Amino acid sequence: MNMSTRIRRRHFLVGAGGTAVLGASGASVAILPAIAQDAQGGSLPSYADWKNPEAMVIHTELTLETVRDAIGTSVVTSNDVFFIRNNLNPPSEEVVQDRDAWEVSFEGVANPRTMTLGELKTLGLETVATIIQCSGNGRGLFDHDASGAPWRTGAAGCAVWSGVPVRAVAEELGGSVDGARFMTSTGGEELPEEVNRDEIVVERSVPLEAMENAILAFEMNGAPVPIAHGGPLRMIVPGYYGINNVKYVRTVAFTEEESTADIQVSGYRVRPVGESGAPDQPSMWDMKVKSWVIHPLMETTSGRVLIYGVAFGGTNPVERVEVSTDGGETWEDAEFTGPDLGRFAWRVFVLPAELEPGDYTVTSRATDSQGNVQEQTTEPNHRAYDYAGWDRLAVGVTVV
Ligand SMILES: Nc1nc2c(c(=O)[nH]1)N[C@H]1C(S)=C(S)[C@@H](COP(=O)(O)O)O[C@H]1N2
Ligand SMILES: [Mo]
Repeated sequence: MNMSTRIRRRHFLVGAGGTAVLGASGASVAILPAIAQDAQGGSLPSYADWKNPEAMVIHTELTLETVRDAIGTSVVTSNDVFFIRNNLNPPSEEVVQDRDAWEVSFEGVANPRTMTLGELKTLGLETVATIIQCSGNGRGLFDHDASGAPWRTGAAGCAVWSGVPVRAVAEELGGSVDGARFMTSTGGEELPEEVNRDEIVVERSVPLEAMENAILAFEMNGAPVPIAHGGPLRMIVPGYYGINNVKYVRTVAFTEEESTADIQVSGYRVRPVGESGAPDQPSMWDMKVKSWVIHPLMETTSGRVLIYGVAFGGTNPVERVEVSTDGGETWEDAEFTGPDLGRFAWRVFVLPAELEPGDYTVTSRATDSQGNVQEQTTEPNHRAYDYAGWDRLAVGVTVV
């Protein structure tokens, strides 16, 4: 692939949208034909040619989705199936030739300066398991046409990241300036000269409190962060939507105001369909409580069936998951399985069920530690962000 800076706006629609059927509760439940979402979208782009092609739906060269059940059941999503979302072409391989030479500028601190990754590594080390989930994950489940990839469940993955705590860096540099209310991170992609910077730069501000848990990550699941996922260095803001986890981070600034980048001002804002994005609308910061089933999908054999999936609460621990096999009419508590990697990670849940031959609508509903319950449906919003409704996250399963 030609790595010169260039923006791709091709969006291949892969697989048909969900078919609406009436669940037992009378709720409109969408059946997801999981097979239709197989990786038939094209060949892997060169910067991601090490991905497992069987596990990826290639929407475009810059948007690769994980097939619903390819996230597996061992909590951590392996790098070779982890989804990719890039707004711009990633930097060239050269940036990972000498990772420790990568430079980051710190602004909005008492003693602003640029540090190399090698220097940063002397300041502290922290590991956090967190989910990266694109704001548009589930876009393909809405009825309205919104621009962007029609992701279903696969624009999300859970990884263990290690790196340098941002608070340790801020401390080293004399602390953030008085009046700072946001932490603003800028991506290191090369920008085309003819375009206004604000229109294209990946720059995101998050509330300053998010700094407490944020790390500058150089490792992902035990390997140096691949370029596809933001290497050599990526900002990780645990519990926050994907866009806030800025890859190839070049600048970290503690600012009084939010960034003036379009991505901050008007992008990633939740508003009614037809409305333009504006700074007074909610920004895609911390994530909503959400869960979905990854097994069974499509068809299974009658008798004892293990129903399982993943659940998370954004910045809150997930506390409970219920499973329904009748489209939300009745629910049963599932159990968590596997290690608890902390409140920012997802948990795998499982419920053994005895299923007779027939058609079932299988779905799950999570509750977080604050009592927030996963919503039944998600109201349409202009950019079709974060479908979290258990109605259309349901799967239609034929038991034979
Ligand atoms: N520098 C930079 N950071 C970025 C992006 C980008 O295009 N450039 N995309 C963001 C978006 S929209 C998402 S959903 C996540 C995707 O992370 P992943 O590709 O590692 O899964 O990265 C975010 N960080
Ligand atoms: Mo995203």
